[in-house]
Amino acid sequence: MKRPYDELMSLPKAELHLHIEGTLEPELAFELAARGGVTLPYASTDELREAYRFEDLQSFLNLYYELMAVLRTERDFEDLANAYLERAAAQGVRHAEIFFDPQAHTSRGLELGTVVEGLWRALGNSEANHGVSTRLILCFLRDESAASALATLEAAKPYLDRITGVGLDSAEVGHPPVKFREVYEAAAALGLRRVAHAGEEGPPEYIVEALDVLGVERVDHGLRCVEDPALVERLVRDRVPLTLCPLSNVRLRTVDTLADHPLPAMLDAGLMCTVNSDDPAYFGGYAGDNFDAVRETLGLTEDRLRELARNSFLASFLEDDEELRARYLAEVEAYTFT
Ligand code: ES4
Ligand code: ZN
Repeated sequence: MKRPYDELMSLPKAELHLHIEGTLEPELAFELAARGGVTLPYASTDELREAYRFEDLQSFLNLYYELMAVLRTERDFEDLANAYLERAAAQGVRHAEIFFDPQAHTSRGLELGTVVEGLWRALGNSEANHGVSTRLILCFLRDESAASALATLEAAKPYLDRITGVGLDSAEVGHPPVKFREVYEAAAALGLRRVAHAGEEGPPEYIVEALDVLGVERVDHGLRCVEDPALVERLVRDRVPLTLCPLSNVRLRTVDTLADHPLPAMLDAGLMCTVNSDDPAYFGGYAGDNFDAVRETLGLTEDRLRELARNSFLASFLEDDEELRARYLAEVEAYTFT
């Protein structure tokens, strides 16, 4: 008999909320630093892990941006993505829609092409090498200006065959979705899919705005929708997928403890929830680990776990390959919990 943990690792799932820069494990950070001649202000991987004791989104982001200094070449981005894809595959991820933060790299003097082509070296071969299909989502940093987001979209035009959609991330409060109306309109005109972080630390109004002003098709996090019954009703009616990240919410203190996470109530309310890992190197687990944590602590039934896996593929941007989506969905239905 499989142990419950192993069982969830083989449940087929899609990862829809994953920042590739957030998959940088301390060991790889030191390896890349040594290779690139970058000095990190930490003496060892243990000391770096110690620094992973953030208290909120901003203190996490400070470390997240600091460590990006080790990413400098196409090969660095390729190695980062391959390390992630290997881990994801081992946790039952069959399809991954991967965020990246161009401005966090171009502001350090890197070319956007270095980032996209480096990631693509891994993503373009991922089905063959890891058995994981992929999509790439370009995120704008919401604490940067709207003009910077527009310039980023402009710079991305040569790479649009590699990019499926746009997203919005980084420090949420004080940077409402409406700030990015123009760049989302431009992205839509280019045929890009649209998502945005909303309702992680920000209020439910930001979720409404992301839907109404930015036209997003999925809401990343969306946790705070539970504070607004009319919004919940709308999200249920329109089957808007929410990409929840339970272990992230605990580490960033969006919820007090995992036992307090509203996921079970959200599923009971009929919301289209998915479970994802956000920044797994920092938050204590990859996709399967998040599934395992919610099963263990929130007592989700097998039906609910299967629903979460099904939702992940239904909410995927696989409209250009419905055959593949159907194959994944059939795998979910055929999966037997032992
Ligand atoms: C992020 Cl957890 C989270 N929230 C907002 N922006 C982010 N970028 C990377 N991780
Ligand atoms: Zn995120």
